[in-house]
Amino acid sequence: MLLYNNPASGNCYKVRLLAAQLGLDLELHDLDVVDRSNRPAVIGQLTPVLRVPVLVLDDGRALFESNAIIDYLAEGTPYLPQDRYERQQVLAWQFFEQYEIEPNLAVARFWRLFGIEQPDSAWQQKREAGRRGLDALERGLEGRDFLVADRYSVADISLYGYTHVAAEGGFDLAPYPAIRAWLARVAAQPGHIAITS
Ligand SMILES: N[C@@H](CCC(=O)N[C@@H](CS)C(=O)NCC(=O)O)C(=O)O
Repeated sequence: MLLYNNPASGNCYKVRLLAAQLGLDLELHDLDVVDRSNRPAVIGQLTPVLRVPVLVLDDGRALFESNAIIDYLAEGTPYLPQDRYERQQVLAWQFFEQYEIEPNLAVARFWRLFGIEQPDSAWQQKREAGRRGLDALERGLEGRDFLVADRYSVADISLYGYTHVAAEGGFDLAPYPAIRAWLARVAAQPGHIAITS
């Protein structure tokens, strides 16, 4: 399988992490996340939204949206619950991630890593919204080891992608003990790889 990837992207990392844990080989084709001028030529036929990750299956079909990609790969494995209620819980956390975590933690991190200047009001908005997302994640993790059904699943991978590099976006995880303990549990899972690997 071929993954259109960016090495710094938490969204792409979700796919690389699960693939490593499933023992799946990925060929990587890295795309720039700042100069996006070649996107229509390179992935325009594969995804209408022109963002990475895009995974191309061996039969040529393409998948886009990080959480939808990992759910597809996890089908029939212990990483995706079979139970209907538990699957709803997985999706609930993944939608939460895309609405409350990724747009704040990932965007603030992107601005910092790539030196993209923003007005103070934009930083302030990201900081406040990101903290609200982290507060919710902390509440969701209190008293449990993993997000869904007390076992490691794609829900954890989706939330781990950007939460574990929150500091790179300027977010301090010190006030979030349940999140910090959960990050350590996720990092200790068999086959875990770092975002930099
Ligand atoms: N919701 C998408 C977001 C994908 C996304 O924002 N990808 C970034 C890299 S992390 C990208 O391609 N940015 C380029 C752009 O926005 O044009 C997902 O989860 O896959």
